[in-house]
Amino acid sequence: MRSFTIKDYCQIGLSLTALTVAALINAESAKAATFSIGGYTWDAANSVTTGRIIQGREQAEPFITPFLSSEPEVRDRTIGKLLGGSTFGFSESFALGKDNSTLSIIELGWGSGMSLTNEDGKDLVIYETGGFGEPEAFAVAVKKVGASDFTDYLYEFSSGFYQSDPYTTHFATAIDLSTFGLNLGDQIESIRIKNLILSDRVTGDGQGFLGGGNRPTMGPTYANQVYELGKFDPDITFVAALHRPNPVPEPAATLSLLALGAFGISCLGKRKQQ
Ligand SMILES: [Ca+2]
Ligand SMILES: [Ca+2]
Repeated sequence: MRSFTIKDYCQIGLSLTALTVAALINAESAKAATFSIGGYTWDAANSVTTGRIIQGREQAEPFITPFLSSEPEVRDRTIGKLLGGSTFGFSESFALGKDNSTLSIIELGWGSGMSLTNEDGKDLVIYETGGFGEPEAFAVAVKKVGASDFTDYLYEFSSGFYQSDPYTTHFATAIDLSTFGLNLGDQIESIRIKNLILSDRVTGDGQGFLGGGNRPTMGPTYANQVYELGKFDPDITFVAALHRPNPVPEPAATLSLLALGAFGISCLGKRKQQ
């Protein structure tokens, strides 16, 4: 058996470079389904993939909604689908709460070991479905990777909407993880969404963390009206990250491949010099 020469190692490095590049190209092609909905652009591959009901299973339920129903990459990841909905060929929303005072809580994520990093600006967008001009009230909490508990719940105004048909509006609420006190580069592993109830109050002027002294309002787009009775059962439809979720920690295997790839490229440089 002959021993490996520098040339052999270069060949291996170059082959692995090719493999690494192929893997990166594959990862890019998996990111092809991009949508601009209600003022936010995201890739369907970055939407949440897992969901479970934490509280209020009795009244919470999936139902059909027209949110991008013809797009399987979106349809199969709508929140109703993640929480048990099985109506073939349709997107499904998930109704939380019921009667202004009953609470439902759901938990969503990107699968075991996956996390979303707090980058500059907004990090994720949540779509809630209803009639034109009629958003409903919900709040969001996040769990930082390695933390033992979730943050406090935050209520924010919706900031855009998308009309699927004349009867169906999807309200977009975009969240910046920095609002929860996270630093840039911090990562979250899951989020929780719950309906507001009539007695909830917020820390800010119409929006903020729950537990304050002010009534939540619908925000300036809706003349800062408070939510009417019957608007405390939001219909959560889709949750997309605005950048790509990552494994945590970065798998050692990928790093080794990249290192070998770099070695292969340095061999290329050496060959050219010869
Ligand atoms: Ca609604
Ligand atoms: Ca951010």
